[in-house]
Amino acid sequence: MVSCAIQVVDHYLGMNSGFSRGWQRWLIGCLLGCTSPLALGASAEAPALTGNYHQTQIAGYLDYPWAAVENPLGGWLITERSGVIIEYDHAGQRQEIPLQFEQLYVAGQGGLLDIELARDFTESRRVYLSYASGSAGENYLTFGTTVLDTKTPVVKDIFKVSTPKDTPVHYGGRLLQLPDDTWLMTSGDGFDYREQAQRKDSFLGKVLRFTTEGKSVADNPYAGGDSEAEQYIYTLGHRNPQGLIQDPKSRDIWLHEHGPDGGDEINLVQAGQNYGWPVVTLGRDYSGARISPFTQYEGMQGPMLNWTPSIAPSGMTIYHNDVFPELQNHLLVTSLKNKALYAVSLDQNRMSAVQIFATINERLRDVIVGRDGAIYVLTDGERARIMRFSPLRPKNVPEHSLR
Ligand SMILES: [Ca+2]
Repeated sequence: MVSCAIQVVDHYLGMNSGFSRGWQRWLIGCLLGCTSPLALGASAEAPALTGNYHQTQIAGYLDYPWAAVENPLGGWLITERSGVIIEYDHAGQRQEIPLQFEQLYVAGQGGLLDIELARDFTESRRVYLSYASGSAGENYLTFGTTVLDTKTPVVKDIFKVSTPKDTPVHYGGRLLQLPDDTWLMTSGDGFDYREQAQRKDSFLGKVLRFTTEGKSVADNPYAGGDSEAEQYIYTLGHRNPQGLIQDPKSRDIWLHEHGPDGGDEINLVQAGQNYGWPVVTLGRDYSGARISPFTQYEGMQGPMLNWTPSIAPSGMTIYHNDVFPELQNHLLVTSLKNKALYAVSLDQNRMSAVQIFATINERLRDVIVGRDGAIYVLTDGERARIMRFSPLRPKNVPEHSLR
């Protein structure tokens, strides 16, 4: 199995597997982990929240997708890491939209990542994107925009995380537009640069906040500091955060991040807080070595939920809909490694995660609550798809009565 996994890595990265680099050992660890018989975590034993449901595929033949959004007029837009948007219109017609980038960097976990629609998307067809740009020797997480009104739209770089790194992993890359129109973007630690997650003069290992024009925001918590990064930092001490959402009811902002071997976290995001990485972690290095003796530290915020062993959390959303009443006020979190979807209750005193839709047995990349209240799950890999989950309704009850 080991040799097989290494071959996959070589093929995937298009390079020889030198074991000198930490991030390569890490990738191999992830690939081995996803076939581990121990992959199902303890939370899978909890009772199912959603007993009877209906599962259908609504999109297929997606090539390493990263994120999906629903068009308010009906239909879907899905990013593929090679730099393509796949669009399904309201009638299910599929269109491939290859984007033109200044310098898209597609390798490892790099490439086109997240997509958010402009608030006026139905008129403007404008989208905002995150992606890796640059080269193997120097690459950067980037925020940009384009208008999907031609066959090959040109993407304009707006804001580039200007701390260079030479690894093709740990970008973070999740976007969230706040009600005041500013943006949050998660920036990963680049794997080999984990100490920079604690440094306020580095853009790595942070949540960053900026305007739609890519300018820093005057009321950012460290905006009084000297470095350029401090003008943008919203929170620090993150490893590889790929989930970021705001609860539209409470306005709470939730983030999840990949731990090392164990120590995946859900964090409640508050401006100026330090979430500890790599000083504090409940995980270990892939070699089995301790990363830090600390599981808590003064001035650093502990996670609201910790997954050890790791599940490898990818996408996240929050459920406020009557279609699955039992999921009200739950975070929904997709897992790559455990091939599962989790519902995380937001009970004040004790957050807990339960696996839902037990027929899922694929690496998952993203989760979206549709306008119809159904739950849509984007799978991972080279022939990925979107599956729709809706309640199995009693006979003679028309579907619209569930909405
Ligand atoms: Ca942490």
